[in-house]
Amino acid sequence: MSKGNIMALSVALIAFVSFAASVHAIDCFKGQTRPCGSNIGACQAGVRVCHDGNWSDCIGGTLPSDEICDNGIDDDCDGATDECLTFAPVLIITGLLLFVIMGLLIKLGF
Ligand SMILES: [Ca+2]
Ligand SMILES: [Ca+2]
Repeated sequence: MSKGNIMALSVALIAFVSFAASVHAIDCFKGQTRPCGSNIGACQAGVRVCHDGNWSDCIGGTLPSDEICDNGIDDDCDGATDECLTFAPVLIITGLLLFVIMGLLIKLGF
């Protein structure tokens, strides 16, 4: 095979591989897996499996859910447990202070 033929064959091969890759982008290869999710709070890490060159959804894990305020569990897996409770006392104390101040102002005739 001459140098010219080898060069032409190489160019054709590169063009074919580039075309094939552009037609169907491959993210992974059969049999590959990768971890997904986290182990923070109520969450459990799962695994993604390669199907036809694409990663599956996260399988076998526990995904975050809405935070339930009084169950002692970090439901939304952000590292804070029952964080919605921290806001309620602030609202209650602020409301009580406003109530007392308004009462004093009314009593003083303002
Ligand atoms: Ca949380
Ligand atoms: Ca919770």
